[in-house]
Amino acid sequence: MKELTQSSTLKELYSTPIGHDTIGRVLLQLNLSEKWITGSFIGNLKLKTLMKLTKKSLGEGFWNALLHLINQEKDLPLDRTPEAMPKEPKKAWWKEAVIYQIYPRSFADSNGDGIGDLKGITEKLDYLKELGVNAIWLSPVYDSPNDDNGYDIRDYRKIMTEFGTMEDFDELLKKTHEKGMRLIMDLVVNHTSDEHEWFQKALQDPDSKYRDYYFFREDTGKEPNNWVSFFGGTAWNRYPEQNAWALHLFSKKQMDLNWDNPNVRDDVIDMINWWLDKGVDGFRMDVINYISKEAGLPNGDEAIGSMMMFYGIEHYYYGPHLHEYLKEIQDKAFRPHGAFSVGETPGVGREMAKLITGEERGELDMIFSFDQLDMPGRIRFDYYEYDLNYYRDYIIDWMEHYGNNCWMSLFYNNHDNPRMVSKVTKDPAFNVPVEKLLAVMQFTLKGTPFVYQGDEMGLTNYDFHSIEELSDVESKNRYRELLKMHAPEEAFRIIRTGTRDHSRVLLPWNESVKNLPDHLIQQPDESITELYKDLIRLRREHPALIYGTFKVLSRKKNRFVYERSDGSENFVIECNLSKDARPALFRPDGYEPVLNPQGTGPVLTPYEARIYRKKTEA
Ligand code: TEU
Ligand code: CA
Repeated sequence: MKELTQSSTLKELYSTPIGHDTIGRVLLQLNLSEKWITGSFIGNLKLKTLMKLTKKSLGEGFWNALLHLINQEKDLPLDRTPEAMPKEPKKAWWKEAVIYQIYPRSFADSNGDGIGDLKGITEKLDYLKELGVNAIWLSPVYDSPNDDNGYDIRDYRKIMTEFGTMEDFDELLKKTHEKGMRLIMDLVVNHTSDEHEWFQKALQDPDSKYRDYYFFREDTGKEPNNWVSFFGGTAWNRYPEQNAWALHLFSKKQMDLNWDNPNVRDDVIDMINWWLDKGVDGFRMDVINYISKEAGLPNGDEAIGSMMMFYGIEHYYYGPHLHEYLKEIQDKAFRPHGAFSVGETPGVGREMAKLITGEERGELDMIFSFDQLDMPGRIRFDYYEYDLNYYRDYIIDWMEHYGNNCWMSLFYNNHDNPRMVSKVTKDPAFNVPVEKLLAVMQFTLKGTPFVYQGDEMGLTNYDFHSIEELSDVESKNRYRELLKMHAPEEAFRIIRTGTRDHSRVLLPWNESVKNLPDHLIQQPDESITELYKDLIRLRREHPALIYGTFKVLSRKKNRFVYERSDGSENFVIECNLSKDARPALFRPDGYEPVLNPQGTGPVLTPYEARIYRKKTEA
């Protein structure tokens, strides 16, 4: 790829993967359409002109950082035009699977101490089997001081005491396999706990080989750079006895590993192989796109920092050795074991994702991208009504451009987010229809559905009453920061909107849930669970819903009508994305309704979703 310079045009920048996704992100933030670049004179402006024009708003730093990132990525994704793509996606178990995420602490409590555990999960395997899921992704179960609920690992080869023992784990793995399901572990290797042996040794002895496992910098009176932590404040912790700082992109107890040190990579890869040898089937890889940091850890650009809310992010969200390190893990651990991989990659957009998940690249099978979780210009702590028209456009964009040698993950919820249903509607009367609509789309769009525990029970956000009811480190730190500018009620109101605790309350089927205040106990809705079972079965029995082509039939405002077809079968899904009843657009002549309890009359009820299948000639 030719080197871009300040004489390159905005269009040229936008035609590169990094340019596309980064500029796309800015457009999103500003709520502007892509046509602003592709369809107007602005696209033909040279970078140097743009730099002058945006001096006040973005500043030169932004464009220089972008140029640097673009020029660093020498690869281009394959030509993804339909003609250039394989006609059909390759088959794989994980494309056919429905994966269920378990957050162990709040899933199932087997001994009444109010904390979910491994035995609890084993006891629920039949439930999961009956639901129809094919694989479980376990959020971290490793030994941890729980500063960030297990995402701060003290010992990668030990089970967290509250969750049980290694024997309990082995039993869970064995039973999961016996029931024909797979087990995927969480791999948290961007950072370790500060209580991990490596960090402890590094602290105790500055000459130890472990010192260079982390980012230690000498104390010269202030933080080594301006990077901030995702959980608030500076990304540096000071160790006064040492006269040194160490880097943590997350909490003060989650120390970033230095992946440029080959010993770190060897040790991590050994650990991965240890689990794979045990028989686990793959990994969900925590913030895996953050592992490679720009050499010298330069200051973050202020304009980017203010826009993205995090100073320094351009120096590690798509770092210089990311692809190299991912390939190394694939070559030395995943491929030899036939292991599955899905990367958690905040900030990675469609084009960058192709360079990470393209089959020809040998990096990861799939990624989670997060831009569908909030509307343009919004963040998770904003109280607003999420418009499903945005989700439709987002998903169409990916489906039409990702290509047959990449594969999407489909999800609305996880342990880091409030429930999607509560973003879409603030009127409890619409909770059930919205949940059903989301489920229909999740199991009939093209990709692998990830169900988050409780989705299938119709769980919504909780009505938290006070900050004491929250336990998440992010919520607590953020609350403390908000108090500097807001009254306590207002600060709590903001936290309540976005807190990760919405998805971390103990599931209502537990006996020990009784110890929670009443407003933190929800009733599972069986009609939702039944629908999940039906949809999962439908998807499993009809390959057209898995590998079939995806075609948009209507994307008028508040409408989403699409077709899935594999030559032998043909499905049409019609969705009403709004809270008003609307006349049906699709004329189902020659089609029969599938799983449509609301009937197939001429009018769609609020948020109704219908599935039709083409009748086969008898
Ligand atoms: O999350 C990474 C991440 O960037 C976010 O989803 C994050 O939790 C949130 O945006 C904070 O602002 C992963 C894990 O899923 C999360 O639970 C961990 O806390 C985090 O990494 C650190 O390991
Ligand atoms: Ca327990």
